[in-house]
Amino acid sequence: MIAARFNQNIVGQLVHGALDGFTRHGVSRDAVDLVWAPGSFEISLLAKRLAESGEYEAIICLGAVIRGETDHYDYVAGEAARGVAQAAVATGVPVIFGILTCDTVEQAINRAGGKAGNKGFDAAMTAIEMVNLLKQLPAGKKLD
Ligand code: INI
Repeated sequence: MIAARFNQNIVGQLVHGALDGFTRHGVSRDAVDLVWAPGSFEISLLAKRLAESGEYEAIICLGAVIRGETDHYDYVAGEAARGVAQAAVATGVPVIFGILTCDTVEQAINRAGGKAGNKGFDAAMTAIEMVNLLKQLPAGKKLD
């Protein structure tokens, strides 16, 4: 699991949600490592590194990108999404996009254990589903 320190109050709730999801579905706490990234922009490089290590069945990426007054949001959110998808496709390891992209802090709070559920919990469910799904599919082959 990779979590961004930026907006840590919100991301901390996503981390709790993800760990709760894993525990409820039989994944022991010992089986989960947590790495903190400075911000969501840095998550994809760490995700690629961890996925390449061969030590993890899935990587969950948790962060909260909240729109400010400038277009910085668009770059951080866009690159985070692109990098997470690329890390998964490049390595064949499920890399789950649990990074909130919200217009307001209220929207983010609602999705981090508030009215709209906990997207960290949802990310854990997606990771489990993808790991099980990939086990049922034929192994990928490299085409020359
Ligand atoms: N990082 C976030 O995770 N969320 C944000 O909302 C955010 N904003 O708004 O700036 C943010 N910025 C930091 C960024 O992820 C990088 O750490 C920084 O740009 C250094 O590369």
